[in-house]
Amino acid sequence: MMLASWRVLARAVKKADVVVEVVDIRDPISTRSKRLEQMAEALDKELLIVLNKSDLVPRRVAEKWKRIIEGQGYEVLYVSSRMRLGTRILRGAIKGVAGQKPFVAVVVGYPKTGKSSVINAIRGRKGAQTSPIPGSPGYTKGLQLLKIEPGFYMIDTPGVIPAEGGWPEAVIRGRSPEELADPVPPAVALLEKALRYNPNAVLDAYGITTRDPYRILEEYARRRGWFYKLTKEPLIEEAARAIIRDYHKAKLLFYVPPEEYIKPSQRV
Ligand SMILES: Nc1nc2c(ncn2[C@@H]2O[C@H](COP(=O)(O)OP(=O)(O)O)[C@@H](O)[C@H]2O)c(=O)[nH]1
Ligand SMILES: [Mg+2]
Repeated sequence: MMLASWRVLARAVKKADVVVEVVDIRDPISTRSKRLEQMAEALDKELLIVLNKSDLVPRRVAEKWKRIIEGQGYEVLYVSSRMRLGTRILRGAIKGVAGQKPFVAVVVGYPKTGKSSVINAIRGRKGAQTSPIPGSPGYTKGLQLLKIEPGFYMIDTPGVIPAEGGWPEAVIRGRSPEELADPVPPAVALLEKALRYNPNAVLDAYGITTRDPYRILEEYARRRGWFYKLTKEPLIEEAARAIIRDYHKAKLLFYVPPEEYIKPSQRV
């Protein structure tokens, strides 16, 4: 992953006409970047907020988040890049906001919100590789200019935003689970959050009935046959990594209800 830096991001935003912020609709509170939105505003760029992964929440929830964020004065769409829902409308909306060709839309957002998937969905060709325009001047290796159609260009920004967004989101999005020195505390926080918003999350994902996060990790490790060689204790670090991966893959399923936005004092 590229070194996260606001400087690299600012460079990309400056070059662009439209800023597309991709947010994970399972948790817009933690996966929206105020700092990014302020940057777009300060540089006088058109901003579109895209709530992605809408296949993972009920339609009513998607609509409600859209209305809440629109109520703050933003242009908002929800899509599922995986199911290719709303992506044609998004493509049109970007063109509409840009006004005239040629233009560049930069796709920004926290890691794993689906930025690359959204670009692929907009390009419309299933499984097509996003191929950079060779030799596009001024673009670093991490920021490639991609051609969507004549006069319509996009820039992906892999890993350039330093993850913020509160605990445990900042940690589980900031690094891959393999790189986490101690994956247990964020996995425990993630399990608590999952169970709070979906009491059946762990049962549905793994068939595990206990609701104690440490015991969930132990049980998970036991079932996979992951043990410390010496002590024969369950290897909960490995289970913790797997559970964080399962959240990104949406095997461990929950979403933060829009009502949370109205009572921010109770946020996790
Ligand atoms: N369920 C679901 N998963 C998605 C969607 N879009 C992306 N993902 C998954 O989210 C993960 C991160 O996607 P990616 O495009 O690599 O995110 P990026 O880091 O922001 O570029 C991957 O496992 C994707 O398969 C979506 O619309 N629905
Ligand atoms: Mg990506």
